[in-house]
Amino acid sequence: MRHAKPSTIYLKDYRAPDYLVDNTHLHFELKPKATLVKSRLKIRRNPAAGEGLPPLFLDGVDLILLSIAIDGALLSPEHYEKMPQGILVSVDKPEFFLDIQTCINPEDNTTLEGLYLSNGMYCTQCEAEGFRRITFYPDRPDIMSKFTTTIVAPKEYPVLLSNGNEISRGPCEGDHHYVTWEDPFSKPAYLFALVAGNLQYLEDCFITASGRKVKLQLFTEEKNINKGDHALRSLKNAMRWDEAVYGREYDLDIFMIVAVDHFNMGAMENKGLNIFNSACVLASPETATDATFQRIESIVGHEYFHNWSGNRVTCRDWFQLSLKEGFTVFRDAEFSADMNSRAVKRIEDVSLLRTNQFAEDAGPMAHPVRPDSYMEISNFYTLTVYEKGAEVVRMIHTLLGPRGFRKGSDLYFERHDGCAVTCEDFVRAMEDASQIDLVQFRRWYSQAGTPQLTVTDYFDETLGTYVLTVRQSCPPTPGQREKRPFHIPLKLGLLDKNGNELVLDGQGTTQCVLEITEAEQSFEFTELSEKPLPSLLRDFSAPVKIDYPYSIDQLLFLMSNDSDTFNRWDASQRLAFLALSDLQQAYRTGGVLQLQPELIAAYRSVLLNRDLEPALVAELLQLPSEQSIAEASVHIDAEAIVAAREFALQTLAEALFGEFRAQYTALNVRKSFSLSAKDIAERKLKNTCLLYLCATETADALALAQEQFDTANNMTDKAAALSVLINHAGDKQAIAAIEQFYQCWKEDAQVVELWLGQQSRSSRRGNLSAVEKLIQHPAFDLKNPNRVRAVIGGFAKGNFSQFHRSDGSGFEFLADQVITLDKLNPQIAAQQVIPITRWKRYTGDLARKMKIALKKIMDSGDLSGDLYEVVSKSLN
Ligand code: 0A1
Ligand code: ZN
Repeated sequence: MRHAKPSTIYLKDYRAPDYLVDNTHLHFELKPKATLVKSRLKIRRNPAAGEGLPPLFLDGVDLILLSIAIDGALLSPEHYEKMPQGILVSVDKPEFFLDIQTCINPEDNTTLEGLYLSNGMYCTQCEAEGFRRITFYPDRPDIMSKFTTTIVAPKEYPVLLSNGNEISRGPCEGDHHYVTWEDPFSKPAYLFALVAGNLQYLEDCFITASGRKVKLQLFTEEKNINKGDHALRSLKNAMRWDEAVYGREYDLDIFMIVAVDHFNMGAMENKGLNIFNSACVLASPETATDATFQRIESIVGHEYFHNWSGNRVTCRDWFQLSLKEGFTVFRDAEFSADMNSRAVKRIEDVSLLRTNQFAEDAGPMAHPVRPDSYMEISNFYTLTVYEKGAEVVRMIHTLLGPRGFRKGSDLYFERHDGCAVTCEDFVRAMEDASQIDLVQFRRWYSQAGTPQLTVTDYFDETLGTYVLTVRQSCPPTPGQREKRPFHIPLKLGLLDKNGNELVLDGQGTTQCVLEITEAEQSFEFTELSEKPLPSLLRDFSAPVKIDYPYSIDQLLFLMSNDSDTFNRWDASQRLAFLALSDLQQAYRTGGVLQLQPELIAAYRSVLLNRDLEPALVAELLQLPSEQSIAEASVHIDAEAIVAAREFALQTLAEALFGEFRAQYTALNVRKSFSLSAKDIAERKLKNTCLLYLCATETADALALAQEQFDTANNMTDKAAALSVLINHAGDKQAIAAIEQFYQCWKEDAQVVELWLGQQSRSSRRGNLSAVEKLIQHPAFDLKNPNRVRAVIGGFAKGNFSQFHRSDGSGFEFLADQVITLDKLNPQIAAQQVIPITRWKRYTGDLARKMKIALKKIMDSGDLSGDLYEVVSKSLN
C-alpha cells in the first residue's frame, strides 16, 4: 500500500486506452468488513489504439481478488499477473465479458476513497482514482461506460442509492433487500456512486424548460433533516440559472443529494447522485453563518453545473482537470454573483486567489493550470486548477464578450457531448465559435507562475496624448525557468481630476480592454485636456500582479471616485498594504510605529458615508489578513507582520471608536432573520464594527459583545460575538462563553466544527498548548477531515501569530500530526502539510525550523505517495 518513491506520470505519455468498456454491471453485497463486489464488464478492443491483442491492465488497490473469468471461463493464475497497483490479464479475443469478484473492507477504510462507512452509512468517493479501491477496473476518465448497479443490504439500511434511475427493487433472503439502478448515460468510473443507510429525505421537484418533471431528493441522517431546505432551494435556483444563462437542461428524471460527515473535500458531482460534505450542504439560521449559507449555495451550484461541464463532457485524462473545474468554478461564481452582490463575490474570490493561489504559484508545488506531470493526482485539486483555471475561463469571456462566449460554450457542449476531451478542445471551440485567435492565450494553460505587470505613463500636454506603457514578466517556477509573454486582457478606465470617466473613443466608451501580448507595449490615448488617473485591471480582468506608482492621494481619490467597485476596494487594500509595509519597516528598525493620518481619515469617511452600500463599507473596512500580507511580501517576516497588523487594528479601533460605536448601534436593531443581500451586508458591517470596538478591550465594547452573544437570533451574530470574546475578553468571560456555547451545541456537528475552529484560530487563546488540549477534546477526531481542518488547519493556516512562534514549536507540532494522519488519510495529510512547505520565503530562523519539521516527516519512514510528493518537492 505504501510506496517507497511513487513514480511521476507525464502528460506527454498519454496513450488512448487499449480496450473500451461498453457496459459495467456491478453487484454489491454490503457488509462492514467484507463487502462482496461482483462486476461484469463488456469489453472490446479499442479500434483507435492499434493492432494486436495486448494484455489488459486493470487498476486495483487494497482489494482481495476472489475470481476472474472471461466469457464465463475462470482464469487460472497463469492468465493474469498481479502487480502492486492492479492486474494484467492476457487477452485472446477482441470482444468478451469479464467477470470479477472482489472483497473489500469499508469499515477499516479511513482513506475516504472508494467505499467507506461514515456514521454507519455506506458511501463512495471515486474521483480521482477511488474506483480502483472497489473493484479491478481500467480506472481512467477516458473509459466511459454504461453502469447498472445492484445493491444488496440488510433491511436496516432502507435507503440504497446509485446513479441514474431505479429500475427494480425487492426482498432478498435473510432480512435483506436489493435495489437496482441504471444510468443511461455513459460515464467514467470516477462518477460512480453508491450510498446505503438509514436516511431521511426531503423531496421537491423541478420542471425543466422543456417541461420535464425532475424529482429532487436530499438525504441526511434523521437529526439533520431540518437543515436541508437551503440546499434544495439553491439547487432549484441553479437548475433555472443554467437553463437561462447556458441553455443547459437537466437530463435524468431524478437528482439526489446526500450529506455525509466524513468527506475529504467539499462535495462530489457523481451522476444524478451528488455526495456532499455535511458542512457544505446542511444549514439552518440557528446553526449556520451567512458565509456558510453562501458557501452552500455556491457548492450546490458547482456540483449541479458539473452535470454538463464535467459529466456530459468529461476529461480525457487528469492533466485536463481544469477543463471541468476551472470552467465550473467560473460558472458557479457567476451564479453566486447573480444571486447575491456581484461586487462582494468578486472581492471575496480575488482575495482568495491573491492570498492563496499566488502563494501556490510562488511555492514548491507551483504548476500550470494544466499540469504536465504529477505523482499523485489528488495533490492537484488546487487553487491553481480551480480558481486560476476559472480566471482563465473568465479572461476568455472578457476577450470574446458574453455573446461570443455563449456561442463558444454551445459549440463545446454540442461538439463533445458524451466524450472525454482536453483543455485544447475547449479553447478550440471558443475560437471556432468567435473567430478570435487564442493561440498565444493558450500559454495560460501551460505556463505556471503569476505574471507581473509594471505600468508607467506619460502625458504630453501640448499634444494632449497620454501613453501607457505596460511591461510583463513572470518569475521562474519549478521546471520552467523562462516564460513567454502571456495574452492578458487589461480592463481600464481613465478618470479626470473631478473623478469623471474620460471618453476613450468617438463612441462615448469610457472603459476598454487593452490586449497585452508583448513583453513591453505602449498604448496611446489622444485628445485629452489633462493628465488622467488610470483605473487599471478593473474587475481584476486577469490573474496578475500589477504595479503602478500610485501616490497615497491618488489611491484615496480612486477609493472614493472610481466607478468600478472592485477597484475602489482594491485602492483601499493598496493603501492598507502601503501603511502595513511602513509599519513593518519601523518595527524591524526599532522605530516608532505610526499609522498615516490619511488612512485613518479614509476609514472615517467610509464609515460616515451614508451613500455607500453597507456591503461595500464592510469590505472597505477589512484590513488585509496576515496571510495576505505575507503573500505580498518578498521575504516573510512573520513577527513584523503580526506587530504591524495588530498596531494598525488597534490604532484604527481607538481613533474611530465613536464612529464604530455609532454604526454598530444603528445596525444593531432586533429584527427577524432573513438571508436577503441587504441583511447579510448589514450583519457583516455590524460585526466588523464589533470587532474593531472589541479590539480596544474596553469593558463597554466587551459588554456589547456579551449582549450580542446572549441574545443573537442567528449564528452569524452569535459566532461573531463568540469570536471577539475569545480574542479580546479576559479569561473568565471568554472561557464562560466557550463553555456555554459548547454545552448548547455539542450535539450539532457543524456548530462544533465552528467552535473548534474559532479556538484554534484565536491569536490570543489558540496557542500551542491550547491546541494540543483541543486535540484531546472528545469532539476532536483524527479520522474526521472536518475536525482536522478545524483544529490542525485552523491553527496552521488560520492562526498566523501562534503558528509562526519563533521557537518553531508550531511547525514541529504540525509535522507530528501530519505523520500520524498520513497512516489514516494520505489526502488530508498532504493538504495539511502545506504551510511549512513554503519555508524558503521566510526570513531568519523560521525557514530553518520549517525545514527541520519537513525533514522529520521525510525521515519518519513509509510515507504515502500523496505526502511524499509534497514533502519531497518542497525539500528540493
Ligand atoms: N470534483 C469535486 C471535487 C472532489 C475531488 C476529489 C474528491 O475526493 C478525493 C472529492 C471531491 C468538485 O470539484 O466538487
Ligand atoms: Zn468541481
